[in-house]
Amino acid sequence: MKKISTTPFQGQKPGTSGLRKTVSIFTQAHYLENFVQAIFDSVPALKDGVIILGGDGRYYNDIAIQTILRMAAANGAARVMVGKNGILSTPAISALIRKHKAAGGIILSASHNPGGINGDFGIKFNSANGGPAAEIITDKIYARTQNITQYFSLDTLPIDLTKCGFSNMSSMDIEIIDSTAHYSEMMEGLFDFDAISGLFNAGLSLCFDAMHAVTGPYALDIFARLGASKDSLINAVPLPDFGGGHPDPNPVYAAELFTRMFAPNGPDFGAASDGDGDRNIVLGRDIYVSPSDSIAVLAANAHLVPAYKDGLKGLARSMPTSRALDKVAEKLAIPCYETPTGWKFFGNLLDAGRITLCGEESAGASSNHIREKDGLWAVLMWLNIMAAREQSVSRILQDHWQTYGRHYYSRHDYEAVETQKAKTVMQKLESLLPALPEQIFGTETVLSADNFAYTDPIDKSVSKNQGLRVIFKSGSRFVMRLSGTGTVGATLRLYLERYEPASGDLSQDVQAALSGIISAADEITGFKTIIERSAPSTIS
Ligand code: VG1
Ligand code: CO
Repeated sequence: MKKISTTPFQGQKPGTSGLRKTVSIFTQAHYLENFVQAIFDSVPALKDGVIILGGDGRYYNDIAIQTILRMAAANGAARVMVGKNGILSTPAISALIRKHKAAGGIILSASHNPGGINGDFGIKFNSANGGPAAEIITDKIYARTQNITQYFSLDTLPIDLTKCGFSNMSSMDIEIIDSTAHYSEMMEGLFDFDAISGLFNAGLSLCFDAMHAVTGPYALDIFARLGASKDSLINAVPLPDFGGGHPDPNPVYAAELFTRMFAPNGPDFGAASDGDGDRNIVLGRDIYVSPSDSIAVLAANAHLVPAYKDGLKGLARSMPTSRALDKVAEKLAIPCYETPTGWKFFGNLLDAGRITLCGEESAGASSNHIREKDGLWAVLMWLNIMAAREQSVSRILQDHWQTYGRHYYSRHDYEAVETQKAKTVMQKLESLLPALPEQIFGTETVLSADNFAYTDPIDKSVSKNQGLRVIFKSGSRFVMRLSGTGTVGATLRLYLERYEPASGDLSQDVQAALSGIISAADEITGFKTIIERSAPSTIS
């Protein structure tokens, strides 16, 4: 065993979902090692425990895995289970932690951020419940990175990750496991695979875009089990640079899928996942399902899926996610919790059995089967519901709006904004909040305005500064917050929502329907002038 002296790096504070930095930062000597040692020092159960390890295959994944294996052995871990070729999706790791009662999991991914030598790298730590470590643990890890003086490692040859099987490093056992088998079996246990196969046998055409990220092998295995044709999958081979793309499933970065779905005679069903496989988008022929609507549709129809046939205990959504889900909860007479952005905030509610399904506007949805969002799960939910209802995506969505009304919704992202300017916008809006109620902007009158804070109903921990929201008397609202996953400057997110009752016009253009709220947000904050941008970088 080697004890290696080191000194702290500034800025190793995990954001919304782990530590994310450019590859150039991560590959500095001791950078990864310091953070990994801080995890071992902060989570004593990892010593003598089982650890699940894998990543989304991006550049540096393979090297980081060898480094972490050596450090795990030197820190006294009993066993590490690693995905073959270092590949494991975020939902697969969550499932494996739970199955093997592991002490935790280490996920190497910067999720939707671009990869490659000039892209980003990231590391997330998940706890024994399979979910992202709670803030109390990430705070501890961060504190440790700030006073670290040494880390432990071994002098040993790299482990061959290309074949499943057993080996060892010093007294630590290593098992290279099939990346997809357990995940696929879990999906078979949740859904009616025969009914979904029936859709493909009856000629339903599919286009699944894996964006050269981790979901490719999972989708290949699952759609083969379901009998979908092989050409249904595009960009299915994981590549270290995601083929030069940006593995964020939105209309801008998944343009190939959108083009196919909106082409004449396009496929009946389309979907895509992000870098680490925890997000999803769903499209029908000529129609894109807004992620907020998608969660609401899944909740409203969950009883048609074997795993949820006995009903749902409760629902939850992140604060900026549209309130379409709340309408479903109301009808089902079950609670709907509103949490801060980031999956870690759903963990306690899921563990306590308060909720069965939850989701975020950023294309994340999942259930109590694991403790992460789960891209392919959402896709299979849709297919199972389509099979049970014998209806298309478009028909299901129209029916939903006719029952619950429609929440027109969009997120405008202003990326790589100068950090100080983005902060100025937030400070300015925050200082205006108390005086906003009753003020009129265009046709909208402000009902309330606040800085969202959350008290966890289970452990009573309080998370402040989770986004600024301005709610109008019409029920419309906008929310502003700064992203916690970017690596260049600041990303300002503007979330926009307007409710149209079932009796109203349900087929408006989304941006046009939201134009009044968009101008109100600018009139109140003057943010476009402050950040010197005339239009968003991405509209989703
Ligand atoms: C974004 C999303 C958030 C999601 C997070 C991690 O965070 O908005 O909903 O939980 O990414 O997802 P932020 O702070 O940039 O808004 V993933 O798939 O990147 O692990
Ligand atoms: Co992700």
